[in-house]
Amino acid sequence: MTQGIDARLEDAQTRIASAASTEDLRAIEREFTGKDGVVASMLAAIPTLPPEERRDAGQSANRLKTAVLEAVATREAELADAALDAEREADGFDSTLPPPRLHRGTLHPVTRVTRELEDLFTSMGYRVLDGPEVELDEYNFEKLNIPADHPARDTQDTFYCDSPGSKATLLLRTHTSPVQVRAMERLEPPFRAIVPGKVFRQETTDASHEHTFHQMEGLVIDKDVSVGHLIGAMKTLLRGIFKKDIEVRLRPGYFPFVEPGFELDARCPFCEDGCSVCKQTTWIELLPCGLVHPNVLEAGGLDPEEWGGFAFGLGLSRLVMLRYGIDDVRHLLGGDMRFLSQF
Ligand code: FA5
Repeated sequence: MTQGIDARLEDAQTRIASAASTEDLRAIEREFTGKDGVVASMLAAIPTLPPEERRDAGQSANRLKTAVLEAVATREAELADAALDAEREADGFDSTLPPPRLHRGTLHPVTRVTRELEDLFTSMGYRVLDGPEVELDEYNFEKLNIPADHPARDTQDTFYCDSPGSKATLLLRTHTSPVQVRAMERLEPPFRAIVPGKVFRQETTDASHEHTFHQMEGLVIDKDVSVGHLIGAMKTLLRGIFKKDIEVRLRPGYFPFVEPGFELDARCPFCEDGCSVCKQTTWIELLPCGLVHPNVLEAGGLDPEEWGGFAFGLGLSRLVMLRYGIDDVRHLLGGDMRFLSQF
């Protein structure tokens, strides 16, 4: 039996080694290891053998099967290599060509500037906070000293959400300022925080107004905070953004949640005596800010006799436009790859 097996195996190996295609290989494999193949008939014959020969016969059949399958796998790999070599040698194949270029994405300009500002402020001990974009009226307006009938609401109309069965009014937040109160409620004073994020307004859109845009709130709560601290922080912010010292001026500005409130203008970083960016005035309106109103401190659970603070609301979208010379705010969230791939 063993001699017969050796001869069969030798025969199989010779035929396998000279097989010219995978189809030929499959045929030989079937002939030996298939349902009615050589190995199957050897196994089927075992019960007819004398008991002392059965074990050897079983082992021989398995040895034949394993050896045939191994030889088939080896030859199959040889044929695949040969096919690849033939393809490489054929006309039109140039092994020196570079592989297809991977398309690399880039960061959105708003993300870039946000990350730069986060680095700058965290290096000054600020923490970065987040807040809900779908906000309660209570936080967006009421706790910021803007009650239901206050005219300041007219300047920040927004999208209201139905909240059936609930007395609370839900809306898309019009500014990042609601996080001021949320932060006071949660953090132990003193603390400093910035809140970059998306905000929404019911606006007629034009080159400088979008219904969806980005702001970055800043809030410092501490004892004995003065307008001097506020100006110092704003100058550091502008130096970080424009990489040089920028002259600033304060004009009175009205926001119900700060007292006193200011509009901080920056000397135009792009010109000496007027350009299109500063509308020929040499000043750019950049940063509404002020000292936190006592009513807002109280709404956040802080005693205004003990704690004070300053806050600012940077128009992040407008700052990104200034930084990169973008002339229309609508480009920022327009999703046009021709615009985005420039960054
Ligand atoms: C506010 O939103 C206040 N929450 C800012 C603030 C915070 C004041 C803390 C005091 C203390 P205002 O409505 O002016 O303020 O908006 C702030 C900035 O957002 C503007 O200076 C402007 O740069 C930007 N902005 C306002 N409306 C739009 C708009 N529709 N599209 C793009 N940017 C806008």
